[in-house]
Amino acid sequence: MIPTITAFERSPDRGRGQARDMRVRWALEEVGQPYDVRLVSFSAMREGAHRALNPFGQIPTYEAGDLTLFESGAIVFHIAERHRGLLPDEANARARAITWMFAALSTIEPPVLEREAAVLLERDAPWHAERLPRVEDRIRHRLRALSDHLGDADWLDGAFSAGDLVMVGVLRRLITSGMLDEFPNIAAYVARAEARPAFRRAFAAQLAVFTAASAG
Ligand code: GTB
Repeated sequence: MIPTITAFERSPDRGRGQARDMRVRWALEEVGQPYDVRLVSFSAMREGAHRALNPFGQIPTYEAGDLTLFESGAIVFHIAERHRGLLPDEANARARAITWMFAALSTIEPPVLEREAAVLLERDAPWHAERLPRVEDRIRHRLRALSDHLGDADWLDGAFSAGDLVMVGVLRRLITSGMLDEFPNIAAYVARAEARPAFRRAFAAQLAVFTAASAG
């Protein structure tokens, strides 16, 4: 069965891998599962048909047969459980890979999102100049610990896993901040993940949505 995911019809980053359907596309590419994409406009995302898929009216969603999912982390986890290639077979290694998925979403992503809100929504606030460095220091605190854990390893725990996929999906949101370059092993880790053929196919597919729309 070919799953259908949803993605932005028009993405603010013009399809350069920041919207969260990228994580789902990447996971599907890693396991070799073909998929269909339904593009949704910002207004359609607020309407009943889409909110029946995701109560919060967001992308991505995932539909396969009688199963509908939302939350990119849950979707990646589902794909990783149903196919070989993104989670180790050995029980403890599998549990650790899942732990890294949670670490990405609940320990690293929150301060990253806080920074995005500060940059995009709070620039005019009188306290912005004072707040932003504090938020960035909270991110650095997490990146330093991640860098210490990663050391010279290629991936977070043995072979590449869904934990790395979700972690890199989160870290890529810092690309324009320059903060990744402060931690050369993390910057190399992200580059290593971006060089994976599955990442490149997913990135190209998301970008093609925008380039096709521009050409049309
Ligand atoms: N926790 C949910 C998940 O992981 O799936 C969060 C989903 C989410 O934030 N979806 C966003 C959305 O639908 C798109 S990814 N937003 C519309 C809305 O809430 O009304 C966030 C995103 C979008 C675009 C960029 N960009 O262009 O740079 C970056 C991040």
